[in-house]
Amino acid sequence: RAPEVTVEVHVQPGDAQRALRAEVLAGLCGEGRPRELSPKWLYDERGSQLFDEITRLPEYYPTRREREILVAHAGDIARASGADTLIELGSGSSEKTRLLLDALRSTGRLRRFVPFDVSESFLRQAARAVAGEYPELKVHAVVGDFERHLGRLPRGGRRLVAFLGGTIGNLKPAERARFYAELASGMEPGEGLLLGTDLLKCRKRLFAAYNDGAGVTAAFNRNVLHVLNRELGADFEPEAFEHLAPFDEENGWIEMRLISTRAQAVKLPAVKRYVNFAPGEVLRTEVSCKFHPEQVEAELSVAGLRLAERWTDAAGDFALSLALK
Ligand code: AVJ
Repeated sequence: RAPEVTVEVHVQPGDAQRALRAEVLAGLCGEGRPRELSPKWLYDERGSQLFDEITRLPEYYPTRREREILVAHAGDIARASGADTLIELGSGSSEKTRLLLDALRSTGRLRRFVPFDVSESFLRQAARAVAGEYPELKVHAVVGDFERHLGRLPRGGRRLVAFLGGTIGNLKPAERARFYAELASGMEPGEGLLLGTDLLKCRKRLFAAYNDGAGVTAAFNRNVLHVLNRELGADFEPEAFEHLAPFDEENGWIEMRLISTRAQAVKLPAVKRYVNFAPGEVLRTEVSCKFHPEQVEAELSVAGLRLAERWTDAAGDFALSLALK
């Protein structure tokens, strides 16, 4: 029989354009320093390809470490969650999804998979692929933004929400608190969050992971300027910006910067503005927070999510935390 797939859409194509223009006016043209853009604009088709390449770089350990944890503990996670529904925020097409789905299926409880992502085309493709491989599964895809549409997640059953890859690190502390609170407010007692977080470690390794020798992360970072050129008719010269991603000790995050190599004025026709960059001026394109395991536990507990279990890889580089409402 045909696999059962439904797709629920909360993001319209025009929404992204409008949001980008608003962000460019506030973060790029506004008074705030450093100038800043949210990391979500890094992921157009080319950016997603480059990120995929990053996950295979020798210096970039998080993806491999998280996979290692899932290979070792997916069964423990499935049992401890008791879930019949897996909700996956972001992604939904990865090998990690399969590891979780297989483990949940082995408990005999799995009924439903809810992949959640901002990209409708990507999500439809991922949903269809999973439905084909797991014919007994109800696949209910939701197109949405995890900072706006958590309230739209389908209810019912016993749900496990997986937020993997360390993407939570893209949110600053106040944004994280809001995210946890909103997620928790929609959860029933016994439902869970499986959260992937990158951990604090030797600064050299952190730096290398975001400043790789092959320059893939630099290309990924500069690609956001191509996005602005295409989407807003801007005239950024990506070669006139250098990539640097230092670790900020005070905030405990890696931040990706594009640094203007000279004085330049960039035209932004879609918002009818120019933006001036001084030599050495910084445009921040991403923060990626690194955590103490206890810090993750404390932040979750503020939102009413109690840590049930935590797993790390053998090197202690990355953690998966299971928290229950
Ligand atoms: C996808 C947000 C987890 O922060 O490590 C990789 C993105 N940026 N290299 C991360 C990223 C630069 C990645 N996350």
